[in-house]
Amino acid sequence: MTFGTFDVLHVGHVLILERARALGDQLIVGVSSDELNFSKKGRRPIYSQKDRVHIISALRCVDEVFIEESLEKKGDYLREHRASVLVMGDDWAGRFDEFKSICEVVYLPRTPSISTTEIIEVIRQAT
Ligand code: C2G
Repeated sequence: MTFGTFDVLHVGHVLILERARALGDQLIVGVSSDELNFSKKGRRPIYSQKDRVHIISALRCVDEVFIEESLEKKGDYLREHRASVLVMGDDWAGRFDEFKSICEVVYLPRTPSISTTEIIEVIRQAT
């Protein structure tokens, strides 16, 4: 299982999903709700949660998608879905170690030089 906003999907997102899928036989993705994203990042995502769920569900490496409503519910989500591995990018390194009692927790290196924030900035400057 993995979690994220996946706003303005880019290759860094696809690569982490593909690498997560390779660690198991099914990949379940918790997509942050618009409200959760606002509370984490102080801005609304460019793409609505409905569209972000649609896009992530369409990827070949993804088996199931649900909306992540709250960071505090992560343990419940892992238990409900009987996750065997929690995979996150290493920008979250150490932050989810408390779930090691529920499942394996793996932090994968982020793809360098690409982020939604940077893409938004490039588009903003071009307009
Ligand atoms: N990512 C990556 N390489 C990048 C950018 C992102 O590997 N260049 C990874 C992040 O590390 C994360 C996933 O892609 O594991 C999704 O990134 P975001 O959409 O930025 O996710 P975030 O808002 O950090 O949400 O409960 C945790 C949160 O929901 C994570």
